[in-house]
Amino acid sequence: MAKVRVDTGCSKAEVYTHGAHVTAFEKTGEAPLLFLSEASEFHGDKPIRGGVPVVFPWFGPREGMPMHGLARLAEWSWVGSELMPDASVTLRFRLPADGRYEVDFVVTVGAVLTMELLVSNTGSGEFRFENCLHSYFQVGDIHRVRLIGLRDLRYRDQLSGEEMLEAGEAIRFDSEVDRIYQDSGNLVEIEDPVLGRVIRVHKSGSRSTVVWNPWIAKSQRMPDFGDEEYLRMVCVESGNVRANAVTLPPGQRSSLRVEIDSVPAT
Ligand code: TA6
Repeated sequence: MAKVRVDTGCSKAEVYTHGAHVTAFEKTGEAPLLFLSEASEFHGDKPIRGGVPVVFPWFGPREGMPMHGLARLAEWSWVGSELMPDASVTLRFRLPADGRYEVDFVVTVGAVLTMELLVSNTGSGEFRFENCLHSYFQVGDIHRVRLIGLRDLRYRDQLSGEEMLEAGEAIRFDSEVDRIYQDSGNLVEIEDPVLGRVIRVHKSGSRSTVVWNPWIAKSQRMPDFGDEEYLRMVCVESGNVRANAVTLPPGQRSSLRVEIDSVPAT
């Protein structure tokens, strides 16, 4: 499968044209920021397990259709790249045209990783869709991780179907977690004392944050995911899902933008 490799001197990244799928991002001298399963498949009819799956035009299951939409299974075109004045590199990928919408995914690799999903409504009527950059982050030990930035938000617990309120300052993990936080803010921090860093997920154009760790039983049921890999990853996903879905008038364009960086843990 075709991929683009970028080495800016201060960071490296890889993006497959299959799904416009960012599979790697790391800063020189630091552990990778993105997690990629060692058991991932790389076939046209499967999503790559890890990195940043592009979820569009729906999130989750849909009767008779692929989980998490069509974009992550599509063969995108690499339509351009640019060396920026700050020595970062911008790559642009385009989803095959659909008549109702045009979709570009713009990845900028530099001191930070920036990804922007641009959806234009090229049809004659309103276009309603869900989108999500389903980012898998690498952590040292999930038992020691704390997520900060979701306090006081309502969320749907995907395991129980219940609507809940996040009362805690930090989210910690001791079992499977699968939550869709609605109307979320623009910054979530992943505190990782084992790797001695805080991963910062800044976003704009996104009102939903999804948090997922499959834990033990689900990991064992996933053929493209190692039984122990849940220990070294957490998904913090930025998008607009369920009640936060986007309704785009004809001729308008939506932007979902995520910036990923890390700072040393204090
Ligand atoms: O991350 C939220 C979620 O919807 C989980 O329920 C889990 O299914 C995950 O996405 C991965 O989905 P996938 O289709 O990539 O196995």
